[in-house]
Amino acid sequence: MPQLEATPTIDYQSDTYKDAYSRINAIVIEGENEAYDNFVKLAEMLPENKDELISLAKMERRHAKGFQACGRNLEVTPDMDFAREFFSKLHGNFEKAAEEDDIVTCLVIQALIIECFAISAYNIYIPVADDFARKITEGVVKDEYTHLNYGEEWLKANFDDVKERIETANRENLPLVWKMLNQVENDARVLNMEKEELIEDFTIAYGEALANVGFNTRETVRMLTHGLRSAA
Ligand code: PL3
Ligand code: FE2
Ligand code: FE2
Repeated sequence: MPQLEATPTIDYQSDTYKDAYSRINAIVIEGENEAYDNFVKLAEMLPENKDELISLAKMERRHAKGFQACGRNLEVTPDMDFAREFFSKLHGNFEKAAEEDDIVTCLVIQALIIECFAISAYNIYIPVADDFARKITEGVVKDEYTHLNYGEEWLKANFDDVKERIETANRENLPLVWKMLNQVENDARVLNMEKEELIEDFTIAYGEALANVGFNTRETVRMLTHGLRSAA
């Protein structure tokens, strides 16, 4: 029987690793900062859930601080301009939906798509992270399930009224995520994270989320593959 493959040791101090980390770390910090803003915005849009949404927002601020510490620990300066550009389209779509008071689209973007993106990325990162970052990321990922759950519950409770709106939001936003995965592929590989694994984990997490909200298997699969081809 073949021996279990030993995990190759990763040189967290190499220039190659630190260069890739300057972008990935920035993406995560920017993602957490925008998640904070997005939950504050959602708290304004859903005054009946204000306290809960503000407490979710505060978790995002802690996450951003945690990941900033991960960068400092490796003596990496995050490339925040790169990260703002990375999120700009998705961010623009959230802002536009918020202006139109479109709660459903805002929840799909933040609580389903972005949270599933974060959950899959963090779960793949944990086994290959340095010790400091692993502990931080393990704490963060637990919170992200709470954020995802908030979105699932709200959309499920209103499913009949919002089903079509969710499908539209999916069509407009999921292709952006597949493109973002392509953009981060090379840097993620330097961190020992494979794009195929990211896609697999994201697909599982987001598919489960759509099923929890109320979509059947055929609808879920159709929604998941939307934009996958054009991004490949
Ligand atoms: C919501 O709470 C947070 C949103 C963050 C989104 C992060 C997406 C990350 C994609 C980049 C893949 C590499 C991840 C590395 C992990 C440190
Ligand atoms: Fe977060
Ligand atoms: Fe979150």
